[in-house]
Amino acid sequence: MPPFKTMIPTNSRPNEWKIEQGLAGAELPVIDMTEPENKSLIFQVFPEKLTKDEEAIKAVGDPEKLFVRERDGWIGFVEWENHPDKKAAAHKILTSQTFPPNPEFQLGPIPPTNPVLPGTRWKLWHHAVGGELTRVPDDSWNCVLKEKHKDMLHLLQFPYNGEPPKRLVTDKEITPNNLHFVRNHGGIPIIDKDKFSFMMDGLVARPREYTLDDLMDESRFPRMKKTITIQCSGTRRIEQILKYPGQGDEIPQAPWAEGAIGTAEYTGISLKKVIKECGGLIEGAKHLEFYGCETYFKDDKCMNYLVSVPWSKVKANEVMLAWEMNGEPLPRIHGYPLRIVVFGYIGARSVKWLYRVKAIKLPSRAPVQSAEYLYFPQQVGKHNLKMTDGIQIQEMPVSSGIMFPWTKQVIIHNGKIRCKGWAYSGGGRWPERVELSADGGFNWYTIPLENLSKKRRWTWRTWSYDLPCDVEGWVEIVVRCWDNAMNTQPPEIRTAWNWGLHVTHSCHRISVYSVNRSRPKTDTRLKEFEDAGIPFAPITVPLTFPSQTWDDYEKFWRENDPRDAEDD
Ligand SMILES: Nc1nc2c(c(=O)[nH]1)N[C@H]1C(S)=C(S)[C@@H](COP(=O)(O)O)O[C@H]1N2
Ligand SMILES: [Mo]
Repeated sequence: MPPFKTMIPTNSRPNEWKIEQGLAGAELPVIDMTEPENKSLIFQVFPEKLTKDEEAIKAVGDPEKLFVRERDGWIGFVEWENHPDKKAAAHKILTSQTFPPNPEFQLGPIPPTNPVLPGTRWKLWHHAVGGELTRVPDDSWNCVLKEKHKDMLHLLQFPYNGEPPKRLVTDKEITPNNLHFVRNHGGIPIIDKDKFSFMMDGLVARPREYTLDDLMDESRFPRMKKTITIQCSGTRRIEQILKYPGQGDEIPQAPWAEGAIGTAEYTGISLKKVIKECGGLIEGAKHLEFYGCETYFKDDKCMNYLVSVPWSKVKANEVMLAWEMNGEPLPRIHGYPLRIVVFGYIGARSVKWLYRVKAIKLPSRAPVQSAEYLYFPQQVGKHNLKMTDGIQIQEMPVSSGIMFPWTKQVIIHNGKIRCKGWAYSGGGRWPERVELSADGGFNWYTIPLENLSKKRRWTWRTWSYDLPCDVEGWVEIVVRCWDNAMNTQPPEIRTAWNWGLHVTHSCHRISVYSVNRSRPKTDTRLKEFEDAGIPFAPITVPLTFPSQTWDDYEKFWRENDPRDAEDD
């Protein structure tokens, strides 16, 4: 047989059909309709060749001296916030060369790999600045390999962002440490516990330094053990991306699914007690700024990871200095030796690798606090946004997720579909009722209380339920949670969408194909498959035996009216 002629002359691109159908959005030009004639705008082009001004970089100085390890026993730690000169030097290096662009994964296809995204730019930035940062990407990945479960889904290799696969997210009510999601904005510092201390300063009466032994001294600070759910505000972002992309202000952005949430028992002390020991706040201090010791890159600048929470939160004993997670020393990847845990706030405030707490008057002006983690109104985006348009996200709203089954799955059942998932509400509210619908959210079944895990003030509740489903064909299963303040979730992803792709709290929806074996006809057909030894899956493969005998077919038409009606 002659081969098909593939090179037929055409003015269309090879993937024109996909582009027309919105399946290759990254290649669609922006249309300018402000003039009588439509105009396609050109794309931002990245130079094919990267540039590097060696002279300028050399003039900055020796990175081994400029960016040295800040403290003995703190591998990977460079302090930036007290050193404007260092910041300027790093900025000069970063602006004296170009780096490859970020891969497009929102409007284009998401890579089918694990890690999904490599984080090439962040690796190159660390190498470009050099000094103590050179080793950080490798140290971090080695830490992932050592501390995390082999089945983790690595969304971003560096900075490391990973979540457990759906089947393991709610496998246990308390998340095992090696399966807890990880969200990093930079590398993982390797800190020697015996060389560790952190500084409590800023607007407190008596600033002072604390070692871990000081904090563990129960004669000074009462011990605290709390089971806490940490949820990233990016949880379930993928639903927004797949329907309506945006641009996460949270950089680098991970295409999180439902696994960026985890629950653990943390041991430590209340930050309030430390502030009290420092003589309390002075001069109208109202916020506490937390310093994480890894290097964060933003706009060609180097900085440490900084955020803040209001004093009112600390005063309520809802901010903890934690050194244990589920009865073990904090894993390095989760902040060893000391992290902040802020109950009921987005994960971003629970700073890992803490080296300083500073009492300040206004919320932190650091970018993670002021320019990122903002919840914008829907009409705000690249073309018009200002930071002040966004609400700084602190408490998470009520939310939930279906961990099983999965979208596009075919389910053979006896009238009930086994479902599993989680429900959570931020700010100290808790799931009071969880409901499932098998008809897209028209009718709801309440999950019996005995099918929900324990009720606690600061944690999720995992659940399982055999959801009644009589109908066959594609059905949409929806989950919704009511918290104790009677808040519930908006029905559609559209109502949750925002430019920063945060807080995906709309009802989680999955589409499954229902095959109800309690119906005799379905049971008979499935037996035919079994008898013939033909697998039923996938459903899109045509039936390989007759759906009906011709005798049976003729009998039908003898007993019923013909296909077409006749005039009387
Ligand atoms: N120092 C530091 N602390 C950090 C981060 C970070 O990048 N650096 N990420 C924050 C974010 S956005 C989240 S969601 C939580 C995640 O905590 P985990 O990695 O222990 O699950 O850590 C927070 N604390
Ligand atoms: Mo986060």
